[in-house]
Amino acid sequence: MPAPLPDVVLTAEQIASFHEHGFLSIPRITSPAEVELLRSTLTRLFTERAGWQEGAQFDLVAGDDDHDSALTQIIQPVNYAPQLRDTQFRANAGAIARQLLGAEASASFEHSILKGAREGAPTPWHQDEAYRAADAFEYDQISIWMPLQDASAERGCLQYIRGSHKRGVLRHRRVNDDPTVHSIETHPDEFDLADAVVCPVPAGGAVIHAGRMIHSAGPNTTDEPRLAYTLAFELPPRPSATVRRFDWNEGVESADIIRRRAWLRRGGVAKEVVRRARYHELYKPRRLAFELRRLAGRRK
Ligand SMILES: O=C(O)CCC(=O)C(=O)O
Repeated sequence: MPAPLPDVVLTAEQIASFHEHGFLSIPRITSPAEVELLRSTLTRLFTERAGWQEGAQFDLVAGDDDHDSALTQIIQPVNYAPQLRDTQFRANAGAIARQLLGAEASASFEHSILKGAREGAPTPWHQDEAYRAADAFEYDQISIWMPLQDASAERGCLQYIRGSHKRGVLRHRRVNDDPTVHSIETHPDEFDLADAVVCPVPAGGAVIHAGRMIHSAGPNTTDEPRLAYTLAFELPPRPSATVRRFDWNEGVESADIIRRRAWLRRGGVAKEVVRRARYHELYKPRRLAFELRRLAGRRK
């Protein structure tokens, strides 16, 4: 089957609003039928613990020994379910990214987060860009977050700190200052909770946010799980005058990193290279040049 064509186009007002406010909510990015397909596919991946051994599935706010897992994430779920590859969601998200960032925008990353019914933990406040490795580049990036059930405040929809996308990358720390936890959080002195805007979205709608927008999601206190799927995009990185070091990303020994390291050593490296080449379209010379530039600029 050929890949679907985009069928959502942002208006000039929506584009201006995104740049002014750092986020934008849209009522539809895919069809109800595709929402069903994505919900059942991702639910299966969580149930089967797809990617667990590879360190690609883990709890965001707890270690492996904590059995009250309440905020589970799968990194790059498309690696475990080919039916996630050619979707209407992906076609529309790519078109929106090109409208907001420019023609050179390309896919950088994707993930899915499950907040279990009645027990889904809050997602800590953070800026997506603060997860990046140390290097000498500036990034323009966006994330497109789609819930697969109606996302209300009670079910853990996203919340944003007004105006934060216009600030730099702010001070973060590991949750509870614990280097064995995956998630980071913006230091509470860096923002005021009174500036929070809650963004409910229907299933199959989306919120789009900039890489420096401080955001979080509340707990899920409802009887239904809250499943969300995010596709992230970026422009080729722009060299910056200084090496950016995010010390909260150094010396991290979270359960997923330990499992991933072991998997790479057991021969996962070859698989990872093939997956990355496909995902980042490294067979295209401009894309390859972009990744080589980034690798050359990375600092240990
Ligand atoms: O789904 C969530 O709870 C958080 C998602 C998020 O932070 C993101 O996609 O950038």
